[in-house]
Amino acid sequence: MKQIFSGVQPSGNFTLGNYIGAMKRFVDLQDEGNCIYSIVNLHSLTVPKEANELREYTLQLAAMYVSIGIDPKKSILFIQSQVPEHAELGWLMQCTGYIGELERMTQYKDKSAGKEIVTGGLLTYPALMAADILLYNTTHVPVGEDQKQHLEFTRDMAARFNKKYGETFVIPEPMIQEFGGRIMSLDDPTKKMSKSNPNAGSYIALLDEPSVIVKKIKRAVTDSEGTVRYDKENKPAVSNLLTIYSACSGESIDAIVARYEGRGYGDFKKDLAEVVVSALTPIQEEYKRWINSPELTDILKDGAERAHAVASTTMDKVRKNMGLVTF
Ligand code: AQP
Repeated sequence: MKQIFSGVQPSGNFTLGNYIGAMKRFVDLQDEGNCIYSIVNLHSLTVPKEANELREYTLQLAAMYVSIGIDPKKSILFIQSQVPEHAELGWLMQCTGYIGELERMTQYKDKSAGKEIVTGGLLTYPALMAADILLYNTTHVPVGEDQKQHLEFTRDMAARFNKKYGETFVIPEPMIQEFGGRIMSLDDPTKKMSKSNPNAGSYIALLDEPSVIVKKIKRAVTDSEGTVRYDKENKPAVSNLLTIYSACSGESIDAIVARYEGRGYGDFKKDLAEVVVSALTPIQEEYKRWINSPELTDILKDGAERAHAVASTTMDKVRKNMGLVTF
C-alpha cells in the first residue's frame, strides 16, 4: 500500500499551478493509498508574514483542501505546527544536511536573490521538508516539478541517516506529472506560475471570479505563428495553455489540437476560459460553504491527532537510534 504525503504552504492566492501540478492529483490518490496532506504553515514563516494573515490563509487552505475533494474520512488533513515532531525532526535533518547542499537549492537562490533580509529558515527549508515527509514512512510524494530538487535532498538525507544510525526511514519516491508538473506564467512562459508574482495577471487564482479568469486568459501571451499546436520548445506559451486546457477538461492534448486546426488563438482562448471557469466554479461553490463551517476545526483537530500518532512512533525510533536519551 502506498503511503502518500504532500503539503501546501498557506500563503494565500492558491493558483491553477498549485492545483494542476499537485492538489488535483491529491484527490485521485485517495483511492490509491494512505494519504496525509498538510498545511505547512512553518514553511510559510521562511518569508516574513503577519500573524493575522497567516491565521487567515491557514483556514483558507484547509477550506480549499476539502473543497477540491479531499475527504477527511479517507485522508489525514492537518496543520503542520500542530504536530511538534515536524520541528523536532526538522532540526535533526538540519544537523544531517550540509550547508553546501542547502545553498545549492534553486528555490533558495531564487527567493533570496536581491533580498535585504533572508531568514535562516529560507536556507534550511529543505531540511524541514525532509522531516515532513520522513515522519510518515512516506513512499510517494506528489509534487510539482519545482520541488524535485528538494525531494532529491530528502532522499539523500534518509539514506545518509540510515547509513549512519541504522535503518530508520523509508526512502520516498517523487510523483511528478509529465504534463502539468510545471504550469508557466501567463505573461512569461519561461517562468513558473507563482502566487507570489506581484503581477496578478501572471496567474489564475483558484478563487478568481469568472470575469477575471476570462480577462487573464484573453491577455495571456501566445506567439506570432497563429497555430494551436503543442511544441514546448518553440511554442512554450501556447503549449502551456494547451496543458491547462487538457488538465481542466480531461481531454487529451491531441484531441484539443485537432479541434482547433485552422482556427486562430481567439477561439481557442475563449473556449479555454470556459473550460477553466467550469473546472473552478464547483470548487468555488464548495469553498463558500466550507470557509465559515465550524466543522473545519473538527477536521483539523482530528487530523492533527491522527498525524501525531504516526509521527510520534517514528520519532521514538529516531531518538533511540540517534542516542537521544528518553526515559
Ligand atoms: N506553477 C506550478 N506548476 C505546477 N506545480 C506547482 N506548484 C507550485 N507552483 C506550481 C506545486 O504546488 C504545490 C504547493 O506549492 P507551495 O504553495 O507549497 O509552494 P511553491 O512551490 O513555492 O508554490 P508557489 O505558488 O510558487 O508559491 P510562492 O509564490 O509562495 O513561492 C507544490 O507541490 C508545488 O510543486
